[in-house]
Amino acid sequence: IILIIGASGQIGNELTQELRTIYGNSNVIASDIKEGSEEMMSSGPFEMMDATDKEGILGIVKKHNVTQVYLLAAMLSVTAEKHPKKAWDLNMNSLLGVLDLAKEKHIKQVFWPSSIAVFGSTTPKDNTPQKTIMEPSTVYGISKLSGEFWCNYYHEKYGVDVRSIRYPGIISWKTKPGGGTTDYAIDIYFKALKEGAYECFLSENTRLPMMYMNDAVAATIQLMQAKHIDVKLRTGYNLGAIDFTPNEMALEIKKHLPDFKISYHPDFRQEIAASWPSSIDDSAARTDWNWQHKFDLSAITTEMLKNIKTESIV
Ligand code: VAH
Repeated sequence: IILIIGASGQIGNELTQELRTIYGNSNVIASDIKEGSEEMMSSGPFEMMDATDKEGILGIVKKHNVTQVYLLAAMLSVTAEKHPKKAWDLNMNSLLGVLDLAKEKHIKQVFWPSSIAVFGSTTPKDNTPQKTIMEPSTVYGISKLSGEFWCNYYHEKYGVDVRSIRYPGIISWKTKPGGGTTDYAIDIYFKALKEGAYECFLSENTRLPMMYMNDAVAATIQLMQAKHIDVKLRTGYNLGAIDFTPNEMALEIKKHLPDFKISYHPDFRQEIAASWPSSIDDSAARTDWNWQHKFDLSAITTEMLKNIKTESIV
């Protein structure tokens, strides 16, 4: 039985749907502090839950005989800068609570998302290696770096089977993301269709590593299904897929919407984006558990514009 904590979020919503398709609706318990999409709420069991309430989580684990936990609840980079202490509390105490449940043998396996935000402005920017300088300058990045090494500690010291991925920016249309620096790459499609124009909060040449949600969900499940022996890293696996700038994205959108206009008004989020890598070396994931992305910028743009159009019409 699988428990998703943070199932109403951008990744949680789609991961819940995919896991239910694979394992059966009743075998995947969704939980969050607030209800999620109609599709997610109606397709299987849901429990209201505070991700920092370890006893509450244990109660749900026992009630449903949970064996695997995907802990996706977190405060992302932009929101975390506005509420540093709350972000640290949510991002860290939720992880330490779930790691303890695994150490106490209440659950068998844990997935915890890290991020390319663990890298900072002193990290080599291009094709950032799996092992390199990591001096994050955001609360979110600090919490993800610390969390990765807690995961590694619990694995080394207590044999906990916890697995983690350093996600790049993730692009999706089903659930609006909450407070990420890379959210421009989602907003741009909605605004292009609705208003024919987009005011970008990053500068036009800000190159960032990104991936499509379908690839992110597939990679997550692939890592969790990998043989123990193949999971050679118990910090977070670099995952890159593709990388692009807002300008390159606008050019791709113009192939579908020739009159689309973009303007650039960098704000405080530019500083966060500028501290992150431009592209990622994810060869460790490709070697250890056959990671392979499917969606490039052209495919993502076609998918996003098609789905947003039909969704908004419905
Ligand atoms: C954010 N979407 O922007 C997240 C992610 C690498 C970016 O961690 O904060």
